[in-house]
Amino acid sequence: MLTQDQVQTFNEQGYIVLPAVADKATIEVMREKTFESLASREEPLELESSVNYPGAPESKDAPGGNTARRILMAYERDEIFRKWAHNEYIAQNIQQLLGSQELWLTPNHHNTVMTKHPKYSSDTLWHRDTRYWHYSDNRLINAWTALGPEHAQNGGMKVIPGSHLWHVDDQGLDDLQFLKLDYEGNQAQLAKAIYVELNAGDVLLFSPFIFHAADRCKTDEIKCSLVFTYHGEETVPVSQTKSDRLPAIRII
Ligand SMILES: O=C(O)CCC(=O)C(=O)O
Repeated sequence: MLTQDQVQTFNEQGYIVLPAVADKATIEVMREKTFESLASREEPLELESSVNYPGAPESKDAPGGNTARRILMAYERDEIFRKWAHNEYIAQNIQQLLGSQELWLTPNHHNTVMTKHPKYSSDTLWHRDTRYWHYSDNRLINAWTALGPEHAQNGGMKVIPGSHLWHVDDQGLDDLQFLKLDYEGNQAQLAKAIYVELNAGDVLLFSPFIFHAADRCKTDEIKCSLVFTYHGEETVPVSQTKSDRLPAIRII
């Protein structure tokens, strides 16, 4: 169980880190499966060249145009990822934070191994995950498991603590709902941004409403992170939206 302090931190800051949840052997198997998927190019993959983010190859035919950004459908892809999605410790902590009776995983959002490759990765600008999500309420939590160290140099996660509670002006967002970096009304929030440094096996729990971002990878090694999204029984996807494409999976 999380302490009251941890629950309060999550509620106020929009994230907490659970240190050393995955052991070395589990991380190794998850990394092996990740690299196997990268080598075999088993679909579905999201390519860097398809997102158009700063730093991404311009097209599939450009150098690095085939670089995978996300290995999609992680839950369906392999037993090791499925098992991790059901990890009891993580699930119970999320259930406690949500205050729900049940816990469900959506296969429709994240459900991915995020990979950041040297040379051909991109910058993800400041956003809320919920920009394209459709639910009855905002009580969802992402579990981001570091499959290796994550820090400023290799494209580790940046967050604006407390920004899940911030009301952003409509004019503060661009057409893709990324925070405008030159908008005066965003400056106080942007000044609070921090890197969340993670060790392999740490789990970052965060509200998909928190503004977060990540730079491209500037090291020689691929960074990998396994990400799943959970919600309780009262949070339901709006029908006929992307959030409702595949049925939720019961975890607790
Ligand atoms: O690793 C990154 O570039 C950030 C990923 C992210 O925030 C997302 O996919 O929502």
